Amino acid sequence: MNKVIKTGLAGIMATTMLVAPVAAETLRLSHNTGDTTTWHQGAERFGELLAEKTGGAYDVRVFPNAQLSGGDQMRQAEMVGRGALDLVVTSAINVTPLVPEMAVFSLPYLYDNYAQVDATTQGAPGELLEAILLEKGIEVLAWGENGFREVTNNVRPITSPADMQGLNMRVAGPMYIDVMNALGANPQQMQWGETMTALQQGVVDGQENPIGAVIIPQQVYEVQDYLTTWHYSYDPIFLGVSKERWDAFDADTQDAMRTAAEEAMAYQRDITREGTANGVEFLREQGMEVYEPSAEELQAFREATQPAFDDWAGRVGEDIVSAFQDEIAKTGDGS
Ligand code: X2X
Repeated sequence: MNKVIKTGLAGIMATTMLVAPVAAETLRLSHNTGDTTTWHQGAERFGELLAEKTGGAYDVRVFPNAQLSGGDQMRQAEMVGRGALDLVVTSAINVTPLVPEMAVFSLPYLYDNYAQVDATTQGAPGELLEAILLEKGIEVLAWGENGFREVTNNVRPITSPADMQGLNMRVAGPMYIDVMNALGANPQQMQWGETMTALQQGVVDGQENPIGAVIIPQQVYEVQDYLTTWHYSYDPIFLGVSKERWDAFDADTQDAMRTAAEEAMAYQRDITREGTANGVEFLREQGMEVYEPSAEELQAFREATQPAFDDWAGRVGEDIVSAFQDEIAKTGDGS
């Protein structure tokens, strides 16, 4: 057989192997927001990219609304850790019951801007948390964004800490209970999946979440009148895989998976920031009264939440908090 024919045959065989109906392996990905959010879009994009990069060897099925953990958004991380779920997109605050150090990202007023956020989540400080998560059986593939969390309610515009007094606030996790108490509000921890109904029925007066990732796609503006852009706490998300699963993949699959995750989360950050940038105007069009505090007004919120910062910085540990603060100081004010 001459070389040309041989090469041609090899080509045909390779093509046949690629299109042969080998069943794709299904990987289950859990997250706890609705299917309209940027979390969901990022997860879907990951599935598309992974299929593309592995010739269709993997089929990622995305399950929103914490369906796979019985509606419990905190339990997802622990399930991935013990191999009961393959993949997760979850936010730092949801992982704090399992890994208290994850609260570092969300310490009140730690960050002023996205440049500071990116220097830590995409840099060495983020790797400190990756190492701790790995000990819990979770391999972090890439960091994405929930965002700066803004406060909404149905009682009054929030312009100063005193306005928080006595408001019944739904919160996602333990650190925010302490922050809300420091502000004189009545916090109540609740699943995100139950929050819209609770707001609608007046079980709680308000909640706090990022504009681009959650408030707009989940139509929180339909059930809330007032929003204040107080930027009090940043919340990253990450795409993680069960370590047990990860260790069983060959090196090429691991490469494809990490690259797909990095690209998908970069896309997810982009669309989240875009949605946030246009968000205030959109929310006003929907009838929300939006208050944008001045630098001095933000300082008052920063001071009022300082006790919660100090308490949680202690729980996170000085080494980790300093690593974040040093990186942030190096990055500067972003101007
Ligand atoms: O529950 C929330 O508020 C949410 C959607 O932001 C998280 O999952 C932390």
